[in-house]
Amino acid sequence: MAAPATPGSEQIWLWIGTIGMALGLLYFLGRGWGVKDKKLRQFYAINIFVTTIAFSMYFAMATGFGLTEVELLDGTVLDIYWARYTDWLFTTPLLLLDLALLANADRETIYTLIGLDVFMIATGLIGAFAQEAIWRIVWWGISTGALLVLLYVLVGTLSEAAPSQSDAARSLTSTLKNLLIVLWLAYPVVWILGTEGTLGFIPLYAETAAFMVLDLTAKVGFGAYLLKNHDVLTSLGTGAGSAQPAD
Ligand SMILES: *C/C=C(C)/C=C/C=C(C)/C=C/C1=C(C)CCCC1(C)C
Repeated sequence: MAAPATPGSEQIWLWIGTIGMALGLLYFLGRGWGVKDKKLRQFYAINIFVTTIAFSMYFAMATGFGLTEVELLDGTVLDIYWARYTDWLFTTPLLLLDLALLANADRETIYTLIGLDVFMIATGLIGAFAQEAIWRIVWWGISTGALLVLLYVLVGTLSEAAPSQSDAARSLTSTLKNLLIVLWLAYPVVWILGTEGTLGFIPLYAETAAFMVLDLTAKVGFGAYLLKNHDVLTSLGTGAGSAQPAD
């Protein structure tokens, strides 16, 4: 069924991912050092966690851990980097938390988003290990369905929050939301066209590069853009919407 495997030429992308995550982590640590504001510290903590987890999983994959061979019933053998799912299981809820806190979302909404997200990653993992192409595609469909519902809930939550946000917070939220939607929608596309989908349009080498670029942009790029806006993050919830008269 599943046997250990050694990384091939795609290893180069895993090392670049490892270095990129390390640099992102150091950047967040350096910039967050000595920050006193509670809200700001919270955002730094989240993004430091995200890059720490991603750095360790990339390092694991680059050094040959977290890769396995899955043999399908028809004899096809697929190289699957399962360590990605361990990374994503923890980092994607944290990235959603960034946006939820920015929009002052309530607890129920945060739990709903995280629940959908964990379901999405878990069903994707099942798909990655399924032994027949048809079931892999079915699980991909279920996971993608969860992603679409998640994005729908997210967009609804953020637009509901918009009127009570300051102009600066609203515009930051909307930029990050758009970035997240575009990047996150690319993951299932790479997956189904790559090794996991068995369709084989994208070989493992290119697939590993694509996930690396997506991961770096969705974690380090997204986090850096968020944390550049100290003024917005420190004034969250204070005087938001106060420019408009109360009705
Ligand atoms: C830092 C890592 C991020 C932002 C990862 C995001 C991952 C996804 C949105 C993955 C989604 C998937 C599907 C919707 C279906 C196929 C399996 C996945 C897990 C690739």
